[in-house]
Amino acid sequence: MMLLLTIVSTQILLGACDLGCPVAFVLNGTSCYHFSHDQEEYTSAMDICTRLDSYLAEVDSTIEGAFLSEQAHNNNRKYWIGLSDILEEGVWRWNINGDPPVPEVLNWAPQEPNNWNPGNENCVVIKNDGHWGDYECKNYFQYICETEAQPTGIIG
Ligand SMILES: [Ca+2]
Ligand SMILES: [Ca+2]
Ligand SMILES: [Ca+2]
Repeated sequence: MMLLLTIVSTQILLGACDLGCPVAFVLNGTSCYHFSHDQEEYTSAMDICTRLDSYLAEVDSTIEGAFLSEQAHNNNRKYWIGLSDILEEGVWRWNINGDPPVPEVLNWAPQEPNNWNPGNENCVVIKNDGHWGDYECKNYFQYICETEAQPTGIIG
C-alpha cells in the first residue's frame, strides 16, 4: 500500500511538471514561443502578441537567448523581440516589465546598437545570424511572441 501511494504521488508530481503551450506556440524550457510568419512594424507586433495573450519575447537567460538566436539563424529571418530604447535613447529596457536586460544575455552584433542614421533606431531584432541589432521601429520584420508554459494536468 505504501509503495502504491508512492507511485501515485510520484506520477502526480511528474505529471504536474508537464508543460504545454497554446496552438501555434512551441515549448522551450518553461516558455512558449510563437515565431510569426507575417511581418509587422514593432508596435503592431506588440499588439498582435498581446492579442495572443503573450508579449514580444524577453530574453532572461543565455540559454533562452541561444535558443532564440538558433531559431532566427535556422529560419534565416529577422525577428523583433521586446527590447527597445524608445523611452530613453541608449537605455535598453524590456517592454514587459521595464527592466534592463541582464548583461550576460546581451548579444549585440559588431557595431550594434548604433542608432544609425537618421538616429532613430530604437527597436531590437534578432538577426539572421543570431546577433542583435537596433532598427527603426517602423520596419517590417517577423516577430517572436512569448508566454509562460502552463501545466497540462496530472496525466502526462
Ligand atoms: Ca523569456
Ligand atoms: Ca535608439
Ligand atoms: Ca542599428
